[in-house]
Amino acid sequence: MDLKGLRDTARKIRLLDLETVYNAGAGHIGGEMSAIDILTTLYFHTLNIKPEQPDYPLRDRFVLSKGHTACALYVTLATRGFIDQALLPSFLQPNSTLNGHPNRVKVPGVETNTGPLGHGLPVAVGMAKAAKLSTEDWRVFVLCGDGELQEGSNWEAAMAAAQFKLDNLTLIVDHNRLQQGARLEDTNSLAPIADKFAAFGWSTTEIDGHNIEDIANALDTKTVSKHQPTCVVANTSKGCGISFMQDRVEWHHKVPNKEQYEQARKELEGAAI
Ligand SMILES: Cc1ncc(C[n+]2csc(CCOP(=O)(O)OP(=O)(O)O)c2C)c(N)n1
Ligand SMILES: [Mg+2]
Repeated sequence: MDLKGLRDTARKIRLLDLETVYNAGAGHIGGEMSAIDILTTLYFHTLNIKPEQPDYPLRDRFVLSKGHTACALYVTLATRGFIDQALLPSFLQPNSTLNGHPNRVKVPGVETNTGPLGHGLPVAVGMAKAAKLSTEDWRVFVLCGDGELQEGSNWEAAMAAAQFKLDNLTLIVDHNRLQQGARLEDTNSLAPIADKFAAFGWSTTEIDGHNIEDIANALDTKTVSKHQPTCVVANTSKGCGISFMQDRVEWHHKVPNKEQYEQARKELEGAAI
């Protein structure tokens, strides 16, 4: 898919995410809008995957460590053909497989259960180590939140990944500078994130997390350094694409009312590609 196709797909995923959260009356729309350009690039450009064979043994693995944004993952998996789009209206309904956090047993394409922050990277380190032990060349990608990096488990995993020289592991940090109910700078800013990972022995790069071309380049095998894991700090904006949500703490898990839903639709439909 070319860049225009990727941008258009990201726009469609944003619209479907908005609709799914609105219909469910719950979700984490801010962090979903901030991650959708990254998810689109992964699933429609970077990942070596087969939607018709979700457990293809040599597939690349993706771990959504910021599991509260599960809805964006479900919409991406549905758009890519892992699950039926007709399932999306069941998000958060009783007995649905589409729960508030992703479950690998219930949803094809989900690699591991997430939700408790700080677990995705440790699990991904284990996956990347498994690929090395099997001498297979599939890659592992993790997307975590910036607030999530306040969990100490991430830093233990970061040390292990460098020690094991996991150059098949790429961590993408969704650096939207907001967490639940606060700005990072008012709690624990973690700055400078890239320098911290570099000090832990990682190769690092910093990009605009809404520029599909930058995301694709940063995730390309050709830009990955040998014998080191990679950390991509993606500068994003929470609520990206919807003016009244953008960079607003309250849109972490607020749900649009009818008027707001219609305005958001209009803005996303009219966005330049
Ligand atoms: C261990 C743990 N503590 C608290 C929560 C509740 N929680 C869900 S999302 C969130 C904020 C996450 O912020 P960030 O990682 O920056 O995510 P984003 O801004 O991308 O939504 C919190 C505290 C959780 N899911 N897990
Ligand atoms: Mg954040």
